[in-house]
Amino acid sequence: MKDGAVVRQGGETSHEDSYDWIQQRGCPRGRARQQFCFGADRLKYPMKRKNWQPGGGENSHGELRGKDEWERISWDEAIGYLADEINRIYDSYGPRAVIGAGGPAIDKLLLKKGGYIGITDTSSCGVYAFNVAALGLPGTDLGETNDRYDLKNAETIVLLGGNSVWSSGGSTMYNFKEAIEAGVQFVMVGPSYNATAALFDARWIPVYPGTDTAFLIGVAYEMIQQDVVDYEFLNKYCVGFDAEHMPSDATTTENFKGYLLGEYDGIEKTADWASAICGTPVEDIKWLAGQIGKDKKAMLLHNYALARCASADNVPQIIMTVGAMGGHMGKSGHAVGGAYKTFAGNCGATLAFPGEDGLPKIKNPVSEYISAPLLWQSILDGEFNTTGAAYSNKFNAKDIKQADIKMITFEANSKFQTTPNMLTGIDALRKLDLVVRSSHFFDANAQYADIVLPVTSEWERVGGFPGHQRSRETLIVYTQVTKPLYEAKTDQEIGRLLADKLGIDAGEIWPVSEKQQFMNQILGARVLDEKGEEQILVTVTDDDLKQWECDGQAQEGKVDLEKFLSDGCYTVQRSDGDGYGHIGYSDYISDPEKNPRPSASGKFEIYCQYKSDMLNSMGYSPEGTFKPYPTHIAAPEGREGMEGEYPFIVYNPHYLRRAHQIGDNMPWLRETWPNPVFLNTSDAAAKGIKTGDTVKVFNAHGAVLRTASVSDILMPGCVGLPHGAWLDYDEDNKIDRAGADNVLCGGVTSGMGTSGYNNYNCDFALYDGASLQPDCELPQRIVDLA
Ligand SMILES: Nc1nc2c(c(=O)[nH]1)N[C@H]1C(S)=C(S)[C@@H](COP(=O)(O)OP(=O)(O)OC[C@H]3O[C@@H](n4cnc5c(=O)[nH]c(N)nc54)[C@H](O)[C@@H]3O)O[C@H]1N2
Ligand SMILES: Nc1nc2c(c(=O)[nH]1)N[C@H]1C(S)=C(S)[C@@H](COP(=O)(O)OP(=O)(O)OC[C@H]3O[C@@H](n4cnc5c(=O)[nH]c(N)nc54)[C@H](O)[C@@H]3O)O[C@H]1N2
Ligand SMILES: [Mo]
Repeated sequence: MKDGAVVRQGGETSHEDSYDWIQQRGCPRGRARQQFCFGADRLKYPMKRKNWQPGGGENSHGELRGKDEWERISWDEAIGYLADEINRIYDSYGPRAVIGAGGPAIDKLLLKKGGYIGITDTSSCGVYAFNVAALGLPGTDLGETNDRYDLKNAETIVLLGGNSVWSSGGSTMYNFKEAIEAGVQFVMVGPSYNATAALFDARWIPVYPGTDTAFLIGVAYEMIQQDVVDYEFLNKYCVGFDAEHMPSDATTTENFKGYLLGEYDGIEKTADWASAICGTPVEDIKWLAGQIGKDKKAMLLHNYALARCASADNVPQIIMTVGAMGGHMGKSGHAVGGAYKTFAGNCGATLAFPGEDGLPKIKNPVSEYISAPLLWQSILDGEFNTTGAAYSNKFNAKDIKQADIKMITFEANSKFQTTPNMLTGIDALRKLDLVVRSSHFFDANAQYADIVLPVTSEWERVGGFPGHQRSRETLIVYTQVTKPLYEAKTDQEIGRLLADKLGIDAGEIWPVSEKQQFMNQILGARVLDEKGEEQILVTVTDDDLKQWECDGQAQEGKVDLEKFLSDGCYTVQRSDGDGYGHIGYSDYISDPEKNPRPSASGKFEIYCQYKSDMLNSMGYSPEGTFKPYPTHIAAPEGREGMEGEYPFIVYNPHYLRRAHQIGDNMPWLRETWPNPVFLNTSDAAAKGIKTGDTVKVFNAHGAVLRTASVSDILMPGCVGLPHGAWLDYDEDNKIDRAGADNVLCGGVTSGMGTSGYNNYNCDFALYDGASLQPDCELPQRIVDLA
């Protein structure tokens, strides 16, 4: 910083960069971060929507949400309005009139007021939000693939979806360097030959979004035909592949092999059968079956895009099943499991991590949740149908609960933008008494709110450990770059002010200062040694504690406090063959009796009674839809809907311009990543569309405009609409000019109540109105009321 301006920004430089000691580098969003902190469009002071008045009902003028004018108010006024309204709503209607989502300050105070109804969402992990431990997998199937040094020992690495080049932060792709150099054959399975496929020079196996289960069932059938099934592995480590190896709790005699051979429905699940559903050429299905057979060293690494699809509920079990059929667990050069975010290609114990901040956990006295894809409709209807947060709890969608919602908070989330069925969301928000937004910019969540509070960014806070950017070998730490800008306050400062007004003891929620919380995390930070023992990471002296005005005991660690903070990160130095290696499932494979898997049988359950009982009990799909073994199930929209009115499938790549909707406004990112809609060449040509044309993409849920990017890197029949653009809705013409994904992603769900972002139907046409201007030429959303 020089004279209050950023002069240089960089990555980790505390050591040389090598495969053994990887430097962490910033992603594009990180590199543009100065436009986040110092952006001309930062929210500068608290604001109130002009026609909103306290008291609820007509006083709120809810119909004007999204189009009203704004007034600048003082923090005193803002906190006063909030406290009065919270008291009024809780006194008149109780906690079940409020929706929150685990925010850091206002939501915590709402918990103290009696709680709120939560939102339950399969979001990131899609159908892996299911209790997949019942199948024998680790939670969300992440953690039991191998350490990065083992990637080179595979012959073939199959990526089932995923685009880590765009979506894994920092230096994650470096994990694969040795494997690329060793000439490992990479395969990309999915609707697009994305940047990750290109980096790996992968063979592309095209599969329509949401049809991976059918594809893998075809692969499984072919593995039997080609006699490459590892029966020894199946018989020892799995149940339910065939009639001779059924679990003791099975209530039917059906099994996966019988299903493949058509014994129950008369249909053999051949490559031709699969191809008709998933669009994959038959020869690709046969080729892959041979490539991942029992005598091949293969890794099946999946991301979660294929699980973020309606009716994908069988994905976790079919990936596990095909992996087990090849015997690909528990051995060097073999792996089956999740490859996601900073853990893509590198699993095993987390080697460096922060301590606890010292804040108590506060329980929500209300234990009811609304399913995300149905959230907005539920608010409008005054009734909803789920109970319990986790998908492992039994619930039934037909068990309807009433709730007359009056208030919602968007605190450290952007649920209005990121939850399906956004246009219904507009109507739902307009029905409420109070919508509160705390954030950094005038995004759609702020635009449709009543009270908007400016919060500090990380650069303005005392310091911390980014919670969502953990990785195995690196611990990132941030420290203050500048004093808080304008009137922005930290969440906790806002929380303390509001607590005082509500008569709640802030000390019960935040017993120590933000500085002390940070210091607690530093003092508690640990690094694992090669024996797996936890060692103190940071040396903190009495002088340090005095200077930081913090309590604590001086301690001796691996790195001095000042160096740790100025490096901004600590990375563990590795070497091939060190004590940190990890081969997933090796404990189970070497001694299955002593180390059973967490399923009922203790084995991988290719037949899982719990799975079908649970999914069938939920009631979003017709009764009896789910079998205990993996089967293909048609989605309510998606591939099976392509013969209908909207003959394309739209999926939502997570996009380089943004992290969800965060950063969509930043000028450098807008200029570099124009946020087009991705179309296939032949599909576009048939409609007379070329790159640069303005296109209208539409379906039963809404319509958006985007500029076409036409290429052969996505399958015919597919449309790629990037995730997270800030809604820019033209109500008169009922069209969103920004291309917000959740305008098209409707409130349709199935199975476990999945948010199916990647398989809904649409159509598109050349737009007959004025062409879109590039996003980077649009004015910034600056609300200047000074
Ligand atoms: N730049 C950036 N990075 C991010 C995020 C962001 O918003 N922006 N978000 C972060 C978060 S929270 C998440 S959850 C991750 C998501 O990370 P990813 O899961 O990697 O992201 P996606 O872009 O949804 O999907 C990646 C690829 O999967 C393929 N795909 C889509 N649908 C299917 C399908 O049904 N089957 C198969 N086989 N392939 C499919 C597409 O080709 C797509 O390119 O990204 C994280 N990283
Ligand atoms: N159609 C469709 N919808 C999707 C997806 C998709 O692929 N397609 N992807 C889904 C996925 S995987 C995910 S993870 C979700 C993400 O959904 P969200 O978590 O709702 O998305 P974010 O944009 O990350 O929202 C975080 C917000 O918190 C604000 N914020 C950040 N830090 C702080 C803080 O310290 N204090 C406060 N008060 N605010 C803060 C940011 O400015 C931002 O507005 O979206 C999901 N929605
Ligand atoms: Mo996510």
